[in-house]
Amino acid sequence: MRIDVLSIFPGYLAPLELSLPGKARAKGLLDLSVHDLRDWAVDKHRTVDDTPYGGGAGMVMKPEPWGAALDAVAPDGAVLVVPTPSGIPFSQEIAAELSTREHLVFACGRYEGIDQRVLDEAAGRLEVRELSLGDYVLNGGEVAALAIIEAVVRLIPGFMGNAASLDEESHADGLLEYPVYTKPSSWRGHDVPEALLSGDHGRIAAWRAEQSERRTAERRPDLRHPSTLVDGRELRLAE
Ligand code: 6GU
Repeated sequence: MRIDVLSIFPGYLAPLELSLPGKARAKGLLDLSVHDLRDWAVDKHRTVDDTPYGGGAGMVMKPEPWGAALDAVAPDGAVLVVPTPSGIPFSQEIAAELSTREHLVFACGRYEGIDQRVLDEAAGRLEVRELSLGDYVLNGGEVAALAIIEAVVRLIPGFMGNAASLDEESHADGLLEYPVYTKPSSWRGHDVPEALLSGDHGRIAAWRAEQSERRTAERRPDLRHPSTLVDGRELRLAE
């Protein structure tokens, strides 16, 4: 996989040299470059933003530097990922889908946003995915890009040593993960649940399934009972 990241704060992306993306690069599974958007600005002050048409607070990123940058780093057929709080919620399912793609380009904007025409024009030759990490606002797309890249890169075929650990983890099955324990069996007056010490694999699996259900019901009832609006009406999906 190839990943290019465009940002006016390329230093924010330094952690990509470490940890999982770093390992994937070392293994030759990932070719990653970070670019300074200002390299495609045209005036002597390397301006990348301007005031919004229609008025309002904050600044909007100008289209010209983005157009030139995308022409340079995003060939036809690449996927353009735009982290934005107004995007579609990012999920494990989207991470899995992106992990199968040959070339991802991340456009990190400040949160007031990039001139919409940049994305509209890019959509003529790229698959554009506007993605949000959740219902809160970050100052820019960089931290979101780091999170999305880490979630995607660890799913690249051949990256993780143990494929089973991918299937067993939180969200792979729409449930939260059960609590985990290691030695010692008693610590500061807290004991490991008896079922896990039993050696009975059926009992252990049943205990874990029950804990996953309980956690999901308490913390994420939306995952157990997904609902969606169709024609303005709530539609209850199959359990
Ligand atoms: Cl993807 N970007 C920004 N700027 N803020 C966010 C976000 C993304 N997801 C949640 N908040």
